[in-house]
Amino acid sequence: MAPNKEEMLDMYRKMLLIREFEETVANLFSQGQIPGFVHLYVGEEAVAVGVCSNLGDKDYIASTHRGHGHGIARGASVEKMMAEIFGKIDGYCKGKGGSMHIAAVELGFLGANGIVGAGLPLAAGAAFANKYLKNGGVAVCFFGDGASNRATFHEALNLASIWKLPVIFVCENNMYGISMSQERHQNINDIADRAVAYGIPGVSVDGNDVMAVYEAAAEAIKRARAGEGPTLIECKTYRFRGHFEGDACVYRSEEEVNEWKKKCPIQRFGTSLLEMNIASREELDAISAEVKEQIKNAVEFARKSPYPDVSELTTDVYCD
Ligand SMILES: Cc1ncc(C[n+]2csc(CCOP(=O)(O)OP(=O)(O)O)c2C)c(N)n1
Ligand SMILES: [Mg+2]
Repeated sequence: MAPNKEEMLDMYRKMLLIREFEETVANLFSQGQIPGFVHLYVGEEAVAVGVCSNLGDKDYIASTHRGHGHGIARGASVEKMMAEIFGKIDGYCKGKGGSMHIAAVELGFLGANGIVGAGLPLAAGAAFANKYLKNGGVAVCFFGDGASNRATFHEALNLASIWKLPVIFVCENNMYGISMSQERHQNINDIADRAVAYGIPGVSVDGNDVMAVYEAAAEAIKRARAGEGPTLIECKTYRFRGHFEGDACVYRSEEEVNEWKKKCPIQRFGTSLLEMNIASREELDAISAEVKEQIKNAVEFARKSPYPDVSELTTDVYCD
């Protein structure tokens, strides 16, 4: 079913929230205020939001090293996300996960992951659990073009197809694995073509068009919930920033980056909301102002939160 006005405005708000969150993290990181390493999702917001806007309580998502956008799209609190990235006690993992291992299992967010391609078998497992429990839930795995060359991709698609698991494999084809362009790392244009080898549907969509992503995900989720098995969705997109913060980006041209910036998923969605008379300029500006305030508060929250006490060192690390 097509989203209504309220749902569309929520999608717009979430995309802006991700953008503002990520640009704020970039700033804070450049000032040395955030420890570790960060990979940002700027430019790819339509993928996480288009997919997650279709999910319900019983559903799971598995993410990547570029996971902030997935968490926010799944409904995570930006305060607790920011505190986690700062390494503070009020973060989702009490500061022990940080950017690349942030997780909120209570939201069905199985976590960001520093291991490329590690989310695919995790999602297949979560989908198996849902099928076994017959609760109607699905699992979504986000992963990159680079990850589609890993054995985990092939093993997870094989198992999920043979067992008809309710899982949706969402490939974020941003055309690079670090500095390696897609044309140098695989001999195909459309990663969706790989679905043929597993006898499942494979669709390729414009990943900067949130409604196209939403519709492809809705169809795949409907299929999965009906017991018809997995789908591979390839979303063609682009990261506006480097692979990680600090990347000199010498492997791609400024012209290429600028061409993609013209296809900004948030600007495009904003323009179509105006053209469809779903929102006025004033409404969109008000959303933008609210989002800015929300992220300002998240940073304040993260700054005020203490670092974990030494006694926290081994809590939540091992299972009893
Ligand atoms: C198993 C494994 N191999 C290599 C790496 C190093 N590494 C980190 S990110 C990355 C590229 C991932 O590219 P892609 O899957 O396209 O995701 P993107 O960064 O473009 O979102 C690599 C090779 C890793 N973290 N894990
Ligand atoms: Mg990539």
